[in-house]
Amino acid sequence: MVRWIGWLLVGVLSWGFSGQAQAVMGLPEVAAAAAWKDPHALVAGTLVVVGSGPHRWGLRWVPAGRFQMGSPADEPNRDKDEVPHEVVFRRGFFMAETECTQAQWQAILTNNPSRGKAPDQPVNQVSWHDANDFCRRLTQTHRAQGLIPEGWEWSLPTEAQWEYACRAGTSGPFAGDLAEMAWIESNSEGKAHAVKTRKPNAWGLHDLHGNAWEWCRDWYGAYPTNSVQDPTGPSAGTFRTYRGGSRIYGARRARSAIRGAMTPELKGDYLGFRAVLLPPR
Ligand SMILES: [Ca+2]
Repeated sequence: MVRWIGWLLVGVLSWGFSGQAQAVMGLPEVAAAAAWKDPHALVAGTLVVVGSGPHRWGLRWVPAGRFQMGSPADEPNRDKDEVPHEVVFRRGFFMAETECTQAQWQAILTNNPSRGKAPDQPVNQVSWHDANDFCRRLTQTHRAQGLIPEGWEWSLPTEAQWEYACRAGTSGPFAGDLAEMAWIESNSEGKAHAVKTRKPNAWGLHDLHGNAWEWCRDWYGAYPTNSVQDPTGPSAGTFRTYRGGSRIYGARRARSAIRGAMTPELKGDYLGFRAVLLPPR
């Protein structure tokens, strides 16, 4: 499970890329105030925008529901730890439509730890602890600015939340045409790319496959084999999880079900995160 540590320690610089954001057709947008009042009435993929400029966060609603987590035994190139099991979400949540960008990070914490400075690219060189601290600070800042109500909270997604949102109703290895959706080894030229420059999934979420790997909240551990509700992973462990592949690896490691795990202190040029905004319980 530590087989991917090596690449994280290798530096790759990227300069000068600028892409065009691709619009998401057919998904509604609602005002934040309306969304906070009755989020669970929103349809999947509804866009809510919080803040503006470097403080802008585009969020997509991920509704309550159920899905098959992990991969079926006949999925090509699967790993054994992707044990299929049903996951039930009793409550929906918002997920940021992009990886956390360097601009979003810098707007909250003022520094930018990334290798390869570019405001519209994923922040990198952040440990699991750094990513959690960022989410905590983002919650404090947005509450103080009146951008989110009391009780709402930014967080790293659980592995289950991440995979459910990534799949957006799909059950195959990828949530669509990978070549159109992802910056991976075959098309990235080894460079980091601006977020939101590949096609999104059915719920309007970009770059879950590829570009930067994304920290998740859970400790790494074996999946259950039975149906579970709102899973949060093991109660303790050694490694934290991360998901989605990156620009320097191929399609196999960008699959919806593939799992990564490493010590929470490690940082890498290809590893960032994506935040979720959780409604009050
Ligand atoms: Ca990603």
